[in-house]
Amino acid sequence: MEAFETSKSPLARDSIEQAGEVMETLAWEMLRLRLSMLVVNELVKRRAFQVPIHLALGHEAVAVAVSMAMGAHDRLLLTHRNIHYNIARNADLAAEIAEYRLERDAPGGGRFGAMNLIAPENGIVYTSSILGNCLPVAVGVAKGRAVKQADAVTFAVTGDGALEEGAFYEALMMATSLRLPLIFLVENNDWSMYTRVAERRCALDLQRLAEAFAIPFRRLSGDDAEACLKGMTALRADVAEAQRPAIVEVTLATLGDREVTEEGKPPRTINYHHGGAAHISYEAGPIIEESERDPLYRLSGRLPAETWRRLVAEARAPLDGFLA
Ligand SMILES: Cc1ncc(C[n+]2csc(CCOP(=O)(O)OP(=O)(O)O)c2C)c(N)n1
Ligand SMILES: [Mg+2]
Repeated sequence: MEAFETSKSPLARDSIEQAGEVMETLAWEMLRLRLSMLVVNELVKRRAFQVPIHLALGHEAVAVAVSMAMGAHDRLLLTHRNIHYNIARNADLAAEIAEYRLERDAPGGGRFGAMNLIAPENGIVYTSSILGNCLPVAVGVAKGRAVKQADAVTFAVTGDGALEEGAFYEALMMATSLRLPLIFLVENNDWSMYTRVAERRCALDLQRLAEAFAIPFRRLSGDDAEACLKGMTALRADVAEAQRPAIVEVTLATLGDREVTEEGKPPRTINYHHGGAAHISYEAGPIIEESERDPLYRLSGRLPAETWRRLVAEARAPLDGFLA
């Protein structure tokens, strides 16, 4: 018996699965995740938690794509910004909130808080707030799966800032040398806390890095849920088949930033890094921006208006109570 077998699908809506309507399933999962994070945002604004929470509004497409692409024996390792994967893999928002509240009867006993939250029963075996730290650990996890001959792919998520850690390159070298089915997933939001890539380091062409290691590279646009699902599913199949790693770079925007104008200075953007996003609300959701930066906005245009309205209402119904 596998220690952490994810026998049940994380998808909460059996009827849609049975009907095989992938677009509706995708929209439902995207809405559930977006609205759940908007609930958490309201609670953060009310100072409900003692631990810092890094919201991932705008990161929904990649998290849902990974969750839907994962096989029953796959593993997922995360970083400080992990809420989107944890909620995508767990339909029980009350349990997530209980962990954030450090409650003893929460699934992890309230020991993990937000930045180190794991959910082994959902395949999330390790999460670290230390940048780059999950990458070498993922190599060990993938090697362990290979030794056990599990039909498994390991996913390790990191940010554009964590690429500045040596651990990224060491893990890449080791995983390639050992021919491990490990997907290095880089969420590139252009920011590391309050600096943009161009302000802090040289440009890094991950495609050329992958070429140097002779492993596949794929770039996905985090605002396109459908493309993320197709791309991630294909990449997982390829990595499982070829038994070697791959790099996927997902370009996306972390919503929650804001423009400020001070007298005598040009307007500037203040990046959202963690905590409550003051100008974003559950009530006004699920769409945050009517722009291509918002994957929910893009997705809403791909479904009939009536279907979208129905799914929004259905996704809201079980969540309203959290803010009563
Ligand atoms: C080794 C290490 N150095 C510094 C930090 C402080 N730190 C926390 S988050 C962060 C920015 C990370 O940027 P990125 O990896 O791009 O993730 P994002 O927050 O943009 O999702 C930094 C520098 C840390 N947690 N660990
Ligand atoms: Mg970043």
